[in-house]
Amino acid sequence: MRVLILGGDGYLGWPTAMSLAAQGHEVHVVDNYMRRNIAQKTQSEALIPLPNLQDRANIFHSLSNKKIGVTIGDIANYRILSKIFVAFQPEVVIHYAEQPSAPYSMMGFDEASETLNNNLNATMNCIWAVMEHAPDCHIVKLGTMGEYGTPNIDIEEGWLEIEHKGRKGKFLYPRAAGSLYHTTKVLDTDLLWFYVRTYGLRVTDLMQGPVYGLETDESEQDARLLPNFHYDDIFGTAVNRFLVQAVAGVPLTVYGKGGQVRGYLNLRDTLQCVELAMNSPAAKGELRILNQFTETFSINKLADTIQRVGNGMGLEVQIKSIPNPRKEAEDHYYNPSHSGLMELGLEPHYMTDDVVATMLEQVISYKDNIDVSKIMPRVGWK
Ligand code: USQ
Repeated sequence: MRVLILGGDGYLGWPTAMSLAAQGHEVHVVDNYMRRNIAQKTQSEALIPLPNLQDRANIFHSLSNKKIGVTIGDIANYRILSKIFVAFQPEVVIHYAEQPSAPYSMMGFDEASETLNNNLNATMNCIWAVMEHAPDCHIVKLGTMGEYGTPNIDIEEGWLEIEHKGRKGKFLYPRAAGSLYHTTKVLDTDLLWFYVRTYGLRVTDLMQGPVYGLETDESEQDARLLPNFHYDDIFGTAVNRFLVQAVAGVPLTVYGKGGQVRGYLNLRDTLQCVELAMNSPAAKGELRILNQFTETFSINKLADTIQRVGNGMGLEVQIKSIPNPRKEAEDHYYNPSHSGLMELGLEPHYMTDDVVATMLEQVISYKDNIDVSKIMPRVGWK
């Protein structure tokens, strides 16, 4: 298939590009380096410095003989995206091109506005480029489990049947995001739903939980092909941060009571999920929503696991609750369903002790790169 990946330089975009190209798909990636620029501006550089996107594509080509086309450009500019669509005629567009950091979106007005404008314009332009230039193209969009928040009832996969005063209807599951970033994803979903029901687009919206891990089959060949792995307070997510903290000898930063439960998945499973969604496209006029995670656990449970495994390897891992910089429930009900991707054939890589040990070993090999001043949270939800 001709696959266009928006946000191809990102933690998920780059491994997805390599994985699909390795399987023989024709892949083109676009990126505006927004994450690299914000990381530089906020002193949040990744653990492993990586070549730019074109260089990575060249390295991948020299090792695999598979080509990945690259455009460095801003898809929030419709003319740029339009030109790519006309030239490439994608059959699938995988849309990762969003500012993904909740803390960055809560820094102040400028960062909130930048996040809102980038994320909504990217989605709007993706929709219009499909409508104008490739109406049969399947949009696979990365949403987030954070769209649902932590309601006191079971979370369904995107939709909820409601009986009200004797009548029944099906609605988007109620959403209550906990950051401006997560709210932009809610708005994306509404935008997609409007265009799907009005113009018959085919869309899969993947509600993904926090992803962890460093390596995929393709990056194993050459460290320059690794994804950008963040452990800072802006782009680092809980698991990746705790792994680095364990190696650096910094007590694991549990925010508040640590009863926050999330649905996690291995980076390798993100690749599987996107591919499964791509291989069985949504129907025309369907907004298919799939909850994308493989297991749920609390922050306390995560910290305990990393501490146990780390100590078994001779690290001295401590855990320390620090005041929660976010406004979120720290002790709550959480029961999201996630059968859709399993039914499509997902074979989960769970977070076993062996998986944690392997990730710790990988981080240990980059121990000298760790800058502990990047770890403590700098952004509060004030
Ligand atoms: N947390 C800690 N200590 C830390 C970091 C995080 O206790 O050092 C807690 C947070 O308070 C939160 C939970 O861990 O309760 C998850 O936080 P996170 O930073 O791992 O993830 P989040 O900010 O929610 O966002 C990440 C990605 C985002 C994606 C989302 C999926 O950055 O792009 O959409 O995970 S989800 O969380 O399901 O919405």
